[in-house]
Amino acid sequence: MLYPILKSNRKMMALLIDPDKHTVDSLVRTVEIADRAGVGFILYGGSIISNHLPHSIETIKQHTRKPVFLFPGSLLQLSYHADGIFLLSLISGRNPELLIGNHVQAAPFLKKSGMEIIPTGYILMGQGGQTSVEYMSQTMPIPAEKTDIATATAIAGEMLGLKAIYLEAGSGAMQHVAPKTVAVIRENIAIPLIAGGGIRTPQQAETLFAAGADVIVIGTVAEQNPEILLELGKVTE
Ligand code: 1GP
Repeated sequence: MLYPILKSNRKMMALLIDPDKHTVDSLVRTVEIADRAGVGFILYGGSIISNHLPHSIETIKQHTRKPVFLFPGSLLQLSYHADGIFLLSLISGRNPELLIGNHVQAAPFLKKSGMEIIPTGYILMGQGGQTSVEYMSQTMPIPAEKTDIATATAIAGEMLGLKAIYLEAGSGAMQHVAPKTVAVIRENIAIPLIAGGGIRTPQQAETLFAAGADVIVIGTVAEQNPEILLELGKVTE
């Protein structure tokens, strides 16, 4: 089970794998490096997956014993092969399909799969410039400087029974989420806090951990240079 580890106050790095960005060779290499770097778990998903590498989750699992969790951009990305799923509710948005509609469609499949389910409040923070998730979800992010709105949203998510909060700047964001926002949310909720989007350096990771993030998610920078995971991994040692 991943959730008890998330709750244990251990600082963790997670690797996001978007299979569209990989060949089989680069996937294997990245996963092997992530394993050596000590990632806590692997997230699997993307805004659109067109080049669903055949058996890519199985391939990942052949090269690491770290848990692989779905981080689905859409219902098309569900798979029995994962260990679990971050079942995301896009609580910064007001698109009913992403608050409950897709969940209703996915629920029977997920129940039958027996996989671990971590209900997660997904909060999209604006960082200037439109991100894929913003366009694809047809929702507006919370403006970067509106820490009060982001905090109220995270508190509401916890009150509704969600088990984690994912603070998202958007994949490839120029600027990661503001440490101040992470810090204020951390003071106000007890559930695990995950931060992702635009994190590229060990210094940035350290800043977000110091602000109170339990998990930082690394995607784009590891597609460009998987070795960076070894540097980033030192922050959690
Ligand atoms: C995206 O938060 C993740 O959902 C990772 O973002 O690709 O910018 O690392 P990056």
